[in-house]
Amino acid sequence: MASLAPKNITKEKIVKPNKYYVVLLNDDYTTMEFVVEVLIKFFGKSNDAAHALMLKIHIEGEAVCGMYPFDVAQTKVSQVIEFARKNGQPLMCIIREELDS
Ligand code: TYC
Repeated sequence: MASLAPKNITKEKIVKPNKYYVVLLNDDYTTMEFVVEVLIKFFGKSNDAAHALMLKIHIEGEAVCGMYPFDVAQTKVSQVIEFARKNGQPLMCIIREELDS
């Protein structure tokens, strides 16, 4: 029996690059100076951008600091948390999956 499937149709699979947000959370104890240092050291922000982003987190409770493939995002989170604990700061950093687009 002849197949009903259309012939000569190239199957194209659109693979979305998986991107994950790295989000810093506000708390009452981590110093503002330390958060600015983290944003410069791990997220490549300028001093001014880091200061503005730190204030956004302080006021709004959280902010996206970068967007990366999953393994890079995981490494950033581990590095930030390890650096914070070594410096006696309770700063928290999480991964969030990109849901839009
Ligand atoms: N809320 C902190 C304070 O007043 C500052 C802070 C900002 C802490 C951003 C965490 O991700 C953070 N010292």
